[in-house]
Amino acid sequence: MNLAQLFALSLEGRAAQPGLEHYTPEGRLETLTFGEIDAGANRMARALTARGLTRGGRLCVYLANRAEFIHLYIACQKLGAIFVPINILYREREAGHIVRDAEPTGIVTAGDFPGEGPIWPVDALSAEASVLAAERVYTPLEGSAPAALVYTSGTTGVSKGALLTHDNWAVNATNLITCWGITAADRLLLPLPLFHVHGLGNGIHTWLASGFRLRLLERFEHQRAAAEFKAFQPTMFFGVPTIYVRLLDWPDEVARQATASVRLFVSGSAPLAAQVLEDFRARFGHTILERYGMTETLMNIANPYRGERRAGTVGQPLPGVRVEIRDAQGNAAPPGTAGELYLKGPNVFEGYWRRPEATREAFDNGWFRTGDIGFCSEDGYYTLQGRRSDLIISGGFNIYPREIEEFLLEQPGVAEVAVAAAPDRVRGEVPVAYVVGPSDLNAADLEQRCRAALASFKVPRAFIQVDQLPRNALGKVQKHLLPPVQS
Ligand code: MCA
Ligand code: AMP
Repeated sequence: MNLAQLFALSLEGRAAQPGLEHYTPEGRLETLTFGEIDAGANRMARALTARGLTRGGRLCVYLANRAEFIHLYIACQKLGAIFVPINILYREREAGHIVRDAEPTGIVTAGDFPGEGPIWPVDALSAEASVLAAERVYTPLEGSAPAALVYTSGTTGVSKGALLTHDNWAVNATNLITCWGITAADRLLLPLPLFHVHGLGNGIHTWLASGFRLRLLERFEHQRAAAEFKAFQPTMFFGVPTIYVRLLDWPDEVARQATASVRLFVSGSAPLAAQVLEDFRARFGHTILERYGMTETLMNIANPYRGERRAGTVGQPLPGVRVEIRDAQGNAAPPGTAGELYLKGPNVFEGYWRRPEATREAFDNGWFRTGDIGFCSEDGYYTLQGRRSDLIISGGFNIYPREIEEFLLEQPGVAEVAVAAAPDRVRGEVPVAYVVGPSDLNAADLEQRCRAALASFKVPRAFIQVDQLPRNALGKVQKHLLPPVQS
């Protein structure tokens, strides 16, 4: 399926209908019809072409949630170009790596870009686009054509680009639309960043494929959220567990009134504590639907819309997705037995950009190794218990300790270091650094250096000085033996 054709049902088919409510950079709430969005995307496609973007070329986009993000995304699909979103919290070290790896034709940004490359300021691009023709732009493409390159933190310390095809996104969107009963009558309130597949795949693609009304927030702001619910009256809301923990602060009457219009709350990207699901049900009268996904596979397992949403589980495989749990020997594990989840299906990505070895390692005979550990119940519900790697998820953002460890080891005085997860009530987990170094090691200085070089969510919340790191006979640090930190 060519995404431009899938989106045309809304962009061209519902041209006169309001499709998007968003805040302009000046903070004004603006409503665009699907026709206006389509015209903006067509103009943008022409402006990108004029600057040299061609089919198969990469476009890096380093923008917060705003209308131009959407124009650029649709424009790339119309041109057959590869969209490369970059987390706006990334600093030079992180963003620079993506640019060097993706070799984009352009990097669209609203302000300073923390790195070097062909910078295309979004305002200049929009001005160029505004005088160009709004007629349809279309490139015939097969469903196997690449649509986006989404970087996901690698266990090796540098992130790898997951190459997602038109078919991957289309299958994900049609699965969610079908399974969650999404129609043009819905209204989605979306506070998630569009630079990750949660916001982009589940939010933007289901919206454009089904034609409902979307209100896009620049980001989730705890203090403003109740007013947004009341004003917009959404029928659907997609969030990460941290957002649901924040919503639990609302008083009972606000919780009930502000969310009376909602028929579906979805949580994903990190484990939703069973207690949060129960507390949310008691306070809000809604049972959150928890689902599981990965950048490489988009959504794969979800609790049912109709039927039991079982707390602490991620539900059952989505249509077309095959799941196998394998024990340490690689044999299929029976129900109730834990092992690593392997996945197969039309949702699974092509491979990592220019990393054939990493791609080979990620697959076993066509089955994708998720690195997640879990088990399946007799009646087909999956429970995730942990991960093969020491990935930390904080507020739904992924952190690979190795990346922070490598940075800290470059700092003067740091002889050895281990970064591990500490539990956190709101963010789920936060990173903490255990440092072997001189007795006068300056934690405040280390924190400042991290803040300057790494995305804010990766900055360790504590720097704990230790005499040595616990290692096994092979010299590998045994993180579970590090002294625990109080949350
Ligand atoms: C967080 N911060 C941000 C943003 N989000 N800054 C700018 N724009 C953002 N969108 C920074 C803040 O500056 C702050 O930095 C820190 O993060 C926490 O912010 P705070 O206001 O205290 O917010 P919070 O109440 O803790 O909530 C954070 C959040 C955010 C809104 C839940 O973490 C978030 O948007 N998470 C969603 C991530 C996501 O979409 N993941 C999907 C990955 P400082 O620490 O310096 O104060 S895709 C995925 O995982 C798979 C495929 C899947 O299954 O979906
Ligand atoms: P990413 O690398 O951003 O694609 O994040 C994917 C990872 O997020 C998965 O491998 C899981 O470890 C985790 N994840 C996503 N959804 C859930 C969930 N509902 N429960 C637990 N972990 C999740």
